[in-house]
Amino acid sequence: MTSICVLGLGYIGLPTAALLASRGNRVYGVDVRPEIVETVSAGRVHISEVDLDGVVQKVVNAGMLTAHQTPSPADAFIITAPTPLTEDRRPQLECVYAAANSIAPVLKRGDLVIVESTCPVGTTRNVAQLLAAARPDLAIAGGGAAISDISVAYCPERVLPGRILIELIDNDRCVGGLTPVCTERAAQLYESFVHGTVLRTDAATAELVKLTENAFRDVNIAFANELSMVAEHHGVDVWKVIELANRHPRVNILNPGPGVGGHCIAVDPWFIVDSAPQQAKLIRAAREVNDSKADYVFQRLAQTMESSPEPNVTCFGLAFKPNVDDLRESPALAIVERLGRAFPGRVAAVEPFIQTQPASLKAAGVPLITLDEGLDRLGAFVLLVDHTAFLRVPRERLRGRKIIDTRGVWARA
Ligand code: SAJ
Repeated sequence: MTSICVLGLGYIGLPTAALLASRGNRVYGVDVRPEIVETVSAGRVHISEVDLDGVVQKVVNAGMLTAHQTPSPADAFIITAPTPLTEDRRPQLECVYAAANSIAPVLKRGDLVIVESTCPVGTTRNVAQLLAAARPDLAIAGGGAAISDISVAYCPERVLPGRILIELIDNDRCVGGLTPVCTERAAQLYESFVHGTVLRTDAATAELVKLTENAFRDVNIAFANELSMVAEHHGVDVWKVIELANRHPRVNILNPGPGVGGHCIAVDPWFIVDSAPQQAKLIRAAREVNDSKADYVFQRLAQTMESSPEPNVTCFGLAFKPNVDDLRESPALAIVERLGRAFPGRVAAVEPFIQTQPASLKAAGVPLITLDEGLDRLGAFVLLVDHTAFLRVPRERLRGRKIIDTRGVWARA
């Protein structure tokens, strides 16, 4: 049995901790927020993710996962602290460095430290230097010693919210250590529970791989979003264009939408732009296109509402993507808020994944109503998120409606 300390019990840390505990490891989950420690200690979860509640309850009851505010000594430490953006779009690494500082006092010879948080290139080396400064009695990897006491590696998470427990096991992982020994030790830890292939590289490459994955997706979504605006300019149906173009064997265009949300794809490409501004011209432009799409959708809706005889508009979907309750950086939510403020008393929202009206919608005077109430409401319909529940709406309930469909599922039904 290995003892593992997971630092940061968020969207990635808690599922990782629970999974490692379910595989027979003794796991110490650490979070700086006492309410999270309390919730997990009681065998409950503070985030909604498919099947996570059952696994957490089981491993906590079995005594394999315990939650704490400070780290305990362990064989391996996995840092899954958040790395948000500052106002001026620079990576904020304080939480990762604070987590590294917090483990320094409990480190002992032979331990393995892994960073999983999304980070700019060079962060893993910085973590090692910070540990070396805090613990001059230990030879930390990357410091030049022939044999190091502490191995340090980077292994980015790459799971899709809504499929986290499945993808933690099934996806290939990319592991990069500061030395080949670090890489090997970290790879062996992941090979103990990952069914996908664990790919070995160095730390800086692994750091850039993570950023590359999300920037690749952002650029491709930006292409689809830009195309949707070009097609509208020409009075052509973008969904038809994409359907036909995708019949080419080497073309695979993604789906346009109201913009890109979530805490990953809308954020991580800025880490690349920040570190290589002269080189990352396309990646920056893609971010700007995707950010501008929400504004474009709002302007189109505002024009429709100003010129339309329809008094009301009902917006379907607030989440940042289908079939999740996550409102983080959601373009749909931002559009509904703006509409509510611009057209007081005329806008209502349907979001089957949440029960409580978000404070920002309350402030904007937008009520949260049920799907049935929304479909019965007079006026136009705006589809912002392609939740399965919306795709299943009987077509007769949409007949005769003015529909503004940012996801291309109702308008083409
Ligand atoms: N979106 C579109 N059109 C598309 C696909 C997505 O508009 O064709 C929008 C979604 O509506 C959403 C946003 O993009 O607003 C991002 O959604 P997503 O499902 O593409 O990705 P995330 O943010 O949930 O998760 C991503 C994943 N990265 C990649 O697919 C390369 C996931 O594997 C990462 O682990 C995660 O970021 C992360 O944590 O970095």
